[in-house]
Amino acid sequence: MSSADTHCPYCALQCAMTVSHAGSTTVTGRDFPTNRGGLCAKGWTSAELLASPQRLRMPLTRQPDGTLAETTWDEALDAVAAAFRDTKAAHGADANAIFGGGGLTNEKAYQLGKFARVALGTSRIDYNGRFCMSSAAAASNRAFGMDRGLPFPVADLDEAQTILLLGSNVAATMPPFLAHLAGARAAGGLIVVDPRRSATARLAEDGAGTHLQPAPGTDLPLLLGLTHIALAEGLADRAYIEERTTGFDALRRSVSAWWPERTSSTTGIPVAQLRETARRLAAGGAYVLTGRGVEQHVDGTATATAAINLALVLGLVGREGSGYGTLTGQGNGQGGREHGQKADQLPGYRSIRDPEARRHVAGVWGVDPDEIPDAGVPATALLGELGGPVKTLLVAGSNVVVSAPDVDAVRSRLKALDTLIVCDFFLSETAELADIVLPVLQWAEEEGTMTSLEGRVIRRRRALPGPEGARSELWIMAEIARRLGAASTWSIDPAEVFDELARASEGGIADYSGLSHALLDTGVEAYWPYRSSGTPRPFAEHFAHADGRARLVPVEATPPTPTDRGADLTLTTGRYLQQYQSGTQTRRVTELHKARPEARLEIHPATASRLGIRDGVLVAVSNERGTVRARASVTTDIRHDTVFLPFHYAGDECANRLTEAIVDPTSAMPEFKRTRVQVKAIPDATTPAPHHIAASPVVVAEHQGVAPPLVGVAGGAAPGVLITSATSPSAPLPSSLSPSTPSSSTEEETHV
Ligand SMILES: Nc1nc2c(c(=O)[nH]1)N[C@H]1C(S)=C(S)[C@@H](COP(=O)(O)OP(=O)(O)OC[C@H]3O[C@@H](n4cnc5c(=O)[nH]c(N)nc54)[C@H](O)[C@@H]3O)O[C@H]1N2
Ligand SMILES: Nc1nc2c(c(=O)[nH]1)N[C@H]1C(S)=C(S)[C@@H](COP(=O)(O)OP(=O)(O)OC[C@H]3O[C@@H](n4cnc5c(=O)[nH]c(N)nc54)[C@H](O)[C@@H]3O)O[C@H]1N2
Ligand code: SF4
Ligand SMILES: [Mo]
Repeated sequence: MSSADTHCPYCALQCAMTVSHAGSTTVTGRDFPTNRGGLCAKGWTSAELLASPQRLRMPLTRQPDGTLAETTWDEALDAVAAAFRDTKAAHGADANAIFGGGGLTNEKAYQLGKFARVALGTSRIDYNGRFCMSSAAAASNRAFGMDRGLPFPVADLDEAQTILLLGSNVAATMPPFLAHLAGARAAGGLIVVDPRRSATARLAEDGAGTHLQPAPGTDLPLLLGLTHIALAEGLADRAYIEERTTGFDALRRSVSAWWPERTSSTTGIPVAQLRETARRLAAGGAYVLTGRGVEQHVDGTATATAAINLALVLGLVGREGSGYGTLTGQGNGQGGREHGQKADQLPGYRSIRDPEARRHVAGVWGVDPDEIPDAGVPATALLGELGGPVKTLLVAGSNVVVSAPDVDAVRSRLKALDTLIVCDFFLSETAELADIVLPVLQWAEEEGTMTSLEGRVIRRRRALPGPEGARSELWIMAEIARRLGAASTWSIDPAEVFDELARASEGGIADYSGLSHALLDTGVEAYWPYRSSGTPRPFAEHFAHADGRARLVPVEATPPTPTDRGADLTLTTGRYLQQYQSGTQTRRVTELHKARPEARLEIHPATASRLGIRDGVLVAVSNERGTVRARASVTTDIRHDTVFLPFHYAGDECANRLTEAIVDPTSAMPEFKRTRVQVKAIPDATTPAPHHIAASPVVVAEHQGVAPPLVGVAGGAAPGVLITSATSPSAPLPSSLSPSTPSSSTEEETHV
């Protein structure tokens, strides 16, 4: 039997687990500060995908008849190299592009950035982190001079009196995190801001706190209004503002017009709740946390900035026992944005336009600084170039045809490419469109590092070998680089690549230069920046700007545009506990898929009755971009002017057929949370078969429809839908979280 201490493949909480392999593979939770032995249903069932019959085991290439068929690695890699070479010769280096992901290890993310710049010579690289955290990252960089999601350990939250949680549904998206909210709940201080009565909002009921339910996209006025109250009522920490910040006068002027009554009429939140919230935040032991609900907007950077400003005027940031942070999403959402996948960045979170940074990184790569291309374009713009200036695209770690905004347009652009290459372990909906598919290893089959939401660098370890035929991405990149005659060296050993990454990051904002796999294996607590040591609280004494001070940056709210068509509703989107992202992984896990087999449209009873919609009927949700079909879930948990869809499903259930490819001007993050739609009952609709995923990946025509029922075996150890604590049964879970929750339930809301 082989076993390894590693971390969950999915979200940024990076719950610790032990993976054991003896014929079959099992996972058990392991004690760690973020999860204390607990795992959510996704973590518990993660081993099922390792042995999935749907795994890709050989490279696939598109045949003249339009199907995908297995081929040898040599043939596939020769074809990839030829596509890159021909594209460059005919259209220039920037006609080759890379789309990466925040789930890749630091080593793979680093190598992908280097591969784009050195092996392809292209500026065209970006990744799905643009969809995820870029607004909060931009706001943090501007305010603090550094973007580390949480500049304090998660466990600090345990002692909080008050937590203002804006646009984050941790009860579904990071269930073991709930244990860290217990203190604030006991103090009556969990304040959840969400247009839905989400599973997390329910945790703020019954004396545990408050649910503020603003109209989607009005968080910015809300935060300006709270800051206004803080200043007007003398709640601001003047000594802290004086000592640790700059820009206060402009900030004060910028919130002066957001008096409570105006804020209330814009957001729909009663004045008394606004005042109570500001006072609680000023009363000590308070944290302000943001999630995707406030960041995935065209004004996401401004909103995250307003949250930071509020925290700064109250003196919360960089002090023990209080703080501001954003909850990173993907497993390596933090590290994935530090090592060069971003269009404008070199390793170490350095600007690609900084001559000194170029010189340093070129030195590590052994190339001339002038050979490093200029900044490229961010993800949504890059997807917009496909089939135009970009002719060949390699995707590693994203399923854009489900998760990008306006997916129907993305699909046509992908089809307009000369060559689409996808690295994945499953035939995702994006891989289904590819000309060449390269099968890669999964988390428990590879070594590497991830950087968690705390900015802590942790080890991913191999517990078992991958299937014969699948290869590591480091090997794939090395083989293509060799075929292209690329400069530099292309190690396939993750420890060696990490050492190179560490050197490349030296002196940068995200400096990993003191770290190595060997050091991490000693169990050292490694928070970046780490030269000879690291700290979980980097802002304790000073911020990362040269003068050590945080910037108060004034931001303005543009009033939401009034509805132009009476029948329109605001669609907002988000997540189910049992499905992950575009669903390519979790839709293949029997238990998870059974629990959440389809997209449900949440709609208020008053709205439903106005539109003649009953609970459980099929509805068409549409706008000028497309139509989504979903079953109505009539619930008072949502505002009457808002409807909600998850984005985990493909085909005609795909929420991103409706979202628009408009982005925040600073961060280039798309607007995923506010889209105008109309909703209609589908008359006499017959029940469609739930969306299954093809059982066999090979020989798939481009638009294969519904396939045979999902093949797969239950993962064995999958007892709890929410949290099951394997190694520390006494871990302090909120009392209402029952480990014996029946796993087939579809309504996580009912259990919290
Ligand atoms: N189960 C599960 N867990 C996940 C993931 C997953 O796909 N599935 N993905 C991981 C990733 S990558 C990420 S980024 C995180 C995301 O984690 P969260 O940020 O928690 O995710 P979301 O569900 O997208 O959005 C959170 C909440 O924002 C609310 N919201 C929508 N519009 C608005 C608005 O205008 N204002 C406010 N205040 N709230 C709004 C939604 O109703 C929703 O309840 O989760 C991670 N964990
Ligand atoms: N409407 C709407 N859309 C959204 C969001 C929303 O809230 N609403 N959220 C956005 C957010 S926050 C995010 S993060 C994105 C996520 O959306 P995607 O970028 O599509 O993320 P995943 O579904 O995780 O896709 C990852 C793909 O890469 C594969 N994969 C996983 N690990 C690896 C690896 O190590 N190597 C390789 N080569 N492949 C791997 C998986 O099998 C899967 O096919 O979606 C965004 N889209
Ligand atoms: S919360 Fe769930 S998905 Fe996230 S790391 Fe923990 S077990 Fe994995
Ligand atoms: Mo994300």
